[in-house]
Amino acid sequence: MPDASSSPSPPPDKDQLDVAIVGGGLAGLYAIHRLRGLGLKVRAYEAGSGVGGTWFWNRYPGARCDVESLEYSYSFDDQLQQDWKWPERYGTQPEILKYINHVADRFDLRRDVQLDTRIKKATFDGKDNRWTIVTDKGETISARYCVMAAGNLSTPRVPDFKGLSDFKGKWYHTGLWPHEGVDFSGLRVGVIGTGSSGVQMIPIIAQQAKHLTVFQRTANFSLPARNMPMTVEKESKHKAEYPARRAAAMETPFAIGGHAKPTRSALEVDKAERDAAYESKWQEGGSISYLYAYTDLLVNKASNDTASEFVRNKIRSTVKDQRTAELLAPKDHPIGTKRLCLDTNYYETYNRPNVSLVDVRSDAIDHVTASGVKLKSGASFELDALVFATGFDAMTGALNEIDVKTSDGAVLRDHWEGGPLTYLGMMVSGFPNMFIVTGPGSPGVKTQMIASIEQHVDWIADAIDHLQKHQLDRIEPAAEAESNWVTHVNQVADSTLYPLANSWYMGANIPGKPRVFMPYVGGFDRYKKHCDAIAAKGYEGFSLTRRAPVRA
Ligand code: N01
Repeated sequence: MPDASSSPSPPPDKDQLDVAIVGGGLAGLYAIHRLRGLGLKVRAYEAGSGVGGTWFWNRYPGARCDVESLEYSYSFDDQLQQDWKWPERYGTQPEILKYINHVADRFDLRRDVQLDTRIKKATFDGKDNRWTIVTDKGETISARYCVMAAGNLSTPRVPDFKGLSDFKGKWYHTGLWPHEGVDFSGLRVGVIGTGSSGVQMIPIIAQQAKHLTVFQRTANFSLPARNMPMTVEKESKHKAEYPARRAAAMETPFAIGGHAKPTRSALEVDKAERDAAYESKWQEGGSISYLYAYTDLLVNKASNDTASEFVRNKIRSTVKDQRTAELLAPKDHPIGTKRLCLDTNYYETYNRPNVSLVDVRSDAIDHVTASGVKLKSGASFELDALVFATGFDAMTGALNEIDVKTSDGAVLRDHWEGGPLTYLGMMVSGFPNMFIVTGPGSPGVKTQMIASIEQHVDWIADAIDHLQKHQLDRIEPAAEAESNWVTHVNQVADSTLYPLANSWYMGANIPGKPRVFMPYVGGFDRYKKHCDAIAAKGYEGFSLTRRAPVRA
């Protein structure tokens, strides 16, 4: 991997920017590239000691993307996508981080990234229409625009268990994994959490640990990834078709191409035909393919039941101990309404003699002791290491950690007290010139994330370009447009099965967080068309303010 820690030389007038970007992950880097292309002076501030965001922090064993790498990659430069070689169907974390570092070098982005810098405060002054950004080092930066590219899953959350500080072993969170790695050989390890991170790491840790105890509160649906080495044929075919494939992905709800759109309801066919279709998707691997088996799996409970039961039966036939199998078979939410996991040998891992599953739904964790974990019932588990795969304060966590205010007295945390309010997931009323990349109210987290990042950043760059060209220096959404959008996002969610799950999409994993469905689930294709139409109508729903004439 290229040396990500070399510090760039600061530009001479770095405290006066056109655009300050918060975050140096996939979104922050593309924002630098795109906005610099408009001739703007930009700088990204990144808390990590290297670029890469999610892929910089999440170094846990088994971390890899669950969207195929030929799709999960930047599309903005054809030569880049032709040149880069993905060794496997799904990139591992080190491979994706290597790719991101390559992009940072190839497009000379590092000189506009300030590493090891966390933004603590951002204040908009309505008199001169500028943001003042304060870093954790006490630096102050002035910028006309602020682009929040701080990530949706970037605020790791360790549950507030009593006694954690007494634990004599080492503990870790998947999203803050030590760079030097962790050797679990010969240790008694506990993993708390069975979302995407837990499901990926459990089979790997099981191979090392003396004993692995998995503490499961909610069983999650997981499908086989069917990872495999990239073949020359697959790569050449995909690369030859790249422009058409990328364009086709824009016309899909998940911004992922290559899957035939379903045409029938699951209830229009008989059980034998349905099961054959699910079996074929199961063998193919990947989550989109499975959810694309029929038109109505995410909107019709009876249809969804057929797809859910098929996977439950797979779990029952894979896991030998039927009590464990029943615990692993999700029954409290329809498949796909929590983020569907992809795994390699997840269910098979529970057949190992050194792995046990503990149901902490029926008997919750009470506290951590010096030597392990104790449940409410008094049952205790002796552990040498404890791993929290307990997720993130999703979608709003990173922004709420920054003290975002305006000179008019608006405070973002207060504005979002009852749940996040945005227009298009990209701007907030009362907070002019602040853009969010894939914020709450956007479809970002429900799509191939890099496609959404590119779409959002392109839209934001076009909006800034429009302002510059028309001597405008302020853009903000009208309160009514924001409230109509939030209502629409909720109505769309309510027309689906998503609200039936207690997921991080709803803030349900954070005690006390408002239960509001945050992502837009009407589809990337519809969302993109809507954003484009709004821009074409002169930024309908936004108020754009002309620059005050300069007095002699
Ligand atoms: O986190 P999660 P994650 N006691 O929130 C449990 C992306 N991602 O890091 O469901 C006991 O999904 C919690 O239980 P419950 C992807 O978008 C992508 O795994 O709240 N358990 C749950 O089981 C993903 O959705 C990739 O009842 C507790 C788990 O911890 C998102 O990141 C890989 C608990 C948290 O699951 C987050 O995934 C990894 C408690 N007090 C992540 N508190 C890929 O691309 C929480 N839990 C492959």
